[in-house]
Amino acid sequence: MAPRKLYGMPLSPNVVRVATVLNEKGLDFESVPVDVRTGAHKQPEFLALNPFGEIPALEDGDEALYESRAINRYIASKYKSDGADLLPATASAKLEVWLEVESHHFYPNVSPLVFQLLFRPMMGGAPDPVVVDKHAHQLAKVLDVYEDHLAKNKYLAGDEFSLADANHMSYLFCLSQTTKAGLIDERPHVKAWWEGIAARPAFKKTVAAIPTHLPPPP
Ligand code: GSH
Repeated sequence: MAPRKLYGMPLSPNVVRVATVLNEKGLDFESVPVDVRTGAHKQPEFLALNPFGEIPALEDGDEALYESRAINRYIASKYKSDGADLLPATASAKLEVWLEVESHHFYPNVSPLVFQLLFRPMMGGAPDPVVVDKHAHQLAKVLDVYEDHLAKNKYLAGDEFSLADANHMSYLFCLSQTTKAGLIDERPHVKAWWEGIAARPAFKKTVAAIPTHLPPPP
């Protein structure tokens, strides 16, 4: 079988979201660099993998997939018995809810915040304070809901670690590297949850592969 290939920039949180799940499953993969700064993601070769021209894309045998959350659901389901079971039967209803919460409440606020605070400075720019304040304020309200939920549940979908937790980890990691890390640290249950999932051996392996700086454009 052809080697499994994860296409994208190893620093991109949407790419790291997929690497997180591949590592939780103990699945080997090759990282294939696609640098958005050079427009490589809009070239025919990459558009054949993802016609929307966004990273990541995954090749797994004969399957070519895009959309990081769909890729993760595919991996969690196809390789259910490998590594951690990310779709535990006990978690089903809450799991679906918290996968949606990640997509529709967490991501729309954490993504611009991380872009402004982490990636803009890496590219030589300054964060826009208006964007930062707006999304920090909104993310605080979202994380207040997480705080209440995590006071009653060890993980997002209940007693077991699941895909719902895994899909949050790349952006939580990025947020923890910014001046807004207090959004996590000031909420005791969110902090304990994050520290617990960040300490998972598979995630340590994922983090070890994230570059600390953008390489110079090729
Ligand atoms: N919904 C997509 C997913 O989860 O895979 C979002 C992917 C995405 O936004 N990728 C960014 C990208 O390719 C990098 S993190 N940006 C370049 C562009 O859109 O031109």
